[in-house]
This record gives sequence, C-alpha cells and structure tokens, in this order.
Amino acid sequence: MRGLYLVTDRGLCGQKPLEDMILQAVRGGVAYVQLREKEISTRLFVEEAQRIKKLLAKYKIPLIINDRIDVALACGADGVHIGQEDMPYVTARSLMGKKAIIGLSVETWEDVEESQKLDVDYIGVSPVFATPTKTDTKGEWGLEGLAKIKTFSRHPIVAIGGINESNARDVAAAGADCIAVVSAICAAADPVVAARKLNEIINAALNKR
Ligand code: TZP
Ligand code: MG
Repeated sequence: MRGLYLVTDRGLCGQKPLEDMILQAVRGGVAYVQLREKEISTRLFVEEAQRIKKLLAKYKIPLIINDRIDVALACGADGVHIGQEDMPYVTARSLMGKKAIIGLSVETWEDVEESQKLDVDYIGVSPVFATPTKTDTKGEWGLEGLAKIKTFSRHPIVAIGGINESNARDVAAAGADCIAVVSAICAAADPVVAARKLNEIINAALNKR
C-alpha cells in the first residue's frame, strides 16, 4: 500500500454523481478506492459496487469495500476494509481468499498489538486528526501516535482522518505509507486537481523517507 487512497462519501459530493467523482479522483492519480456506504440498501450498494468495479478495472485500480464482505464478494472486489466491530479478520480472510486486500482499522494501542498477530494487508490508523466526517471515534492518534505505530508495527500503514493538502506531507513523513481521504477529494470543487495535488505531496514526502 503506497500513495493516495480515496474513501467515498456520497453525501459530500454535492450535485456530482458518485461515479463522476470517483472517475475524476482516478484521473488525479488515486491508487485505491474504498466504497463506503452507511445509508443505502444492500441492493443499491451491490449494484453500485458492480458498476464501480467495472469502471476501476479499466484503470487497474483496486476496489475495496467498507465493512461488507457480502457486497465485496458480490461485486468481485479486490478487498475489504474492516473495523473493530465488523466481521473478525480470520473469518473475513477465509471468505475473501488469500489474494484479497484486507485492511483493519486500529483505534487503540491494544488494537495495534492485536493486529501484529493477523496477516492483514494494512492497518488503518484511525483517526490521525479529528474530523467532522466521522465523529464516533476513540480519540486522535496525532503525528506522535502515528510515528509510534510505524516503529512498532510490521504492517503497511494507511493514515486516515482530517488529512488534507496542509498536513499530508507531515503525515507521510511521520510514517504513513498511504494516505486515505474522504472530504479532501469528495467535497473538492475539482476532484482531479485535489487528487493530483495530494498525490504530489505524498509521493514527494515518501521519496524523501
Ligand atoms: N475513518 C476514520 S476517520 C474517517 C474514517 C472513514 C473519515 C475521514 O474523513 P476526512 O474527511 O478525510 O477527514
Ligand atoms: Mg467499519
């Protein structure tokens, strides 16, 4: 896992259809797309995921589904992202298979320690900074927390929460291998430009490490 990771939020896209926003983010250089749907029906989620899987396949961009192993299997997604209250990693792995990308959110130090025993493909350090996009969190890791996890963990690190153009460089310098954003791309007037800028910042910082 390396580079820029888009996590979708249809509510932040304004008038723009979700698929247009995703396509623009892809043009701007995102390396991974996670579909995150908390409100829509399973039926609509599956139909959307199938369409987006097709779209991303053209660009060879992996599609990761938030929380829902059933939706991931139904659309042939490349992976799933699970939280501490979702399906346990071992069960998710047995359903998704060896090749799937499986990411796990870590919200506490106990979560980080526990994740060392699991062959997850990345840990999602959540949240690095407080964010209005997700408020049911257990506090912020901050750059210090992120750096501590980087020195301890054997897993690639995806940082998420409150990351934008103003702090992406510091987040990558502190140890994130990959940076996940919601509002910085979904709510941008021009997602192509927003993704391109973030990508440049992250890659420059990663190349210096
Ligand atoms: N998980 C932890 S923070 C977060 C998620 C899904 C939301 C991040 O949103 P933003 O807009 O990039 O701060
Ligand atoms: Mg979850």
